[in-house]
Amino acid sequence: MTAIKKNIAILGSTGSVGTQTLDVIRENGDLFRVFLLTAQSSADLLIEQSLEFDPAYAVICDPSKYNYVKESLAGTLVKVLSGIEAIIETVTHPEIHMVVTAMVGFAGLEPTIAAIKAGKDIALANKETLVVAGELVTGLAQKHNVKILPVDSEHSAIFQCLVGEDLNAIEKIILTASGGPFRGRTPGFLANVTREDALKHPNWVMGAKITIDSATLMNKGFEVMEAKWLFNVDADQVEVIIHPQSIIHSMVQFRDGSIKAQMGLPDMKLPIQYALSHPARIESNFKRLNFVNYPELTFEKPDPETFRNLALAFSALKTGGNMACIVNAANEIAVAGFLNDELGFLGMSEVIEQCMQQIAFVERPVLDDYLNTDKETRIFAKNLIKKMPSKGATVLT
Ligand code: MN3
Repeated sequence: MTAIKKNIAILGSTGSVGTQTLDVIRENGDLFRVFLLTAQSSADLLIEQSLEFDPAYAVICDPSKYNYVKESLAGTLVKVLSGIEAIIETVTHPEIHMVVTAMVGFAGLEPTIAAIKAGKDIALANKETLVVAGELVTGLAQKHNVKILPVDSEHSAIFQCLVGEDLNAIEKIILTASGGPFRGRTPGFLANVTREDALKHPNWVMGAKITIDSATLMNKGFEVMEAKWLFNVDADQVEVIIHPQSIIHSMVQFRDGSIKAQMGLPDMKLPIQYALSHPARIESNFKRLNFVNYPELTFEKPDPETFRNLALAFSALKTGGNMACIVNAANEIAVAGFLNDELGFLGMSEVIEQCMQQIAFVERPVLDDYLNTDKETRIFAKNLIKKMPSKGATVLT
């Protein structure tokens, strides 16, 4: 190990991945130093984290919380800033080695692009960045010779399976999915599920947005897109398979027919730690998998007719252009609407499909097109939701 600590910036430090990243850093203080922490609006947790980890900068996005955070950290050396512009600027600081992008949703795109342009390696937890603008982001990473290390457990698994392999030798990627809380259910059942039902994920503890995305399988659709961009494969080279035990985190099948899998108990800290320490593996005290406790590992086909978001994601990926950006924006608004009881579970797919049909298609988008598409789709989706019944919405009038 080198004597120089890796300086880490964590965008979205108060969320699920952010706090687990800090857990990993706390255990490996000899290797990593926290340089920048950012939060959307969780001021108290950001203050607590800043007092513990003593970063050079703490950015609170919500300007109404700025004075409170600043006053609370007045006796420290932490520089407190506010707003998305401050994040975009501080993320390029010359002392930062790696940026963990753990912000939720589309908001992660601009800071990630800024970090890549400044030559920072990216530990990518914000999958929306690749979903929305995969071509742009991976192109920039190549140009600036920046590594994108996946934090998403499936993509970390694939990445680990590919160590020492040639990307050209990939026949297909087998992306595993837990199936979420509604595995095996019918559309009739889904029409009446509540927010509380959808927030109960069987295997992973995550933020609210990604938990709903897991229940609708939108998350898996996004992960197919993420895999396409990270590993340079076509949509039809990615197979989604339901594996309820979440022990195999994903697999790669090579052109000789051999399949490699990466396994372990579901714990996000492992992929986070691997992204931070890559190419080294460092010791951990994470719980070990004992196969005897899992005598049955089972596999099923997903049902894209019940979980329409998965089919919509594949369709968007085949269409290309700004279509995935439309899906992402529509989904963010739909999920927020569902969490606010403004529409039913099936209504989320309805909103996404309507947006895919109605929002202007751009075949070769640049950054401004993505920003415009995102904005336009959100407005359209919000208006759509106002016209929808709050429960069991399947038909729009
Ligand atoms: Mn995942």
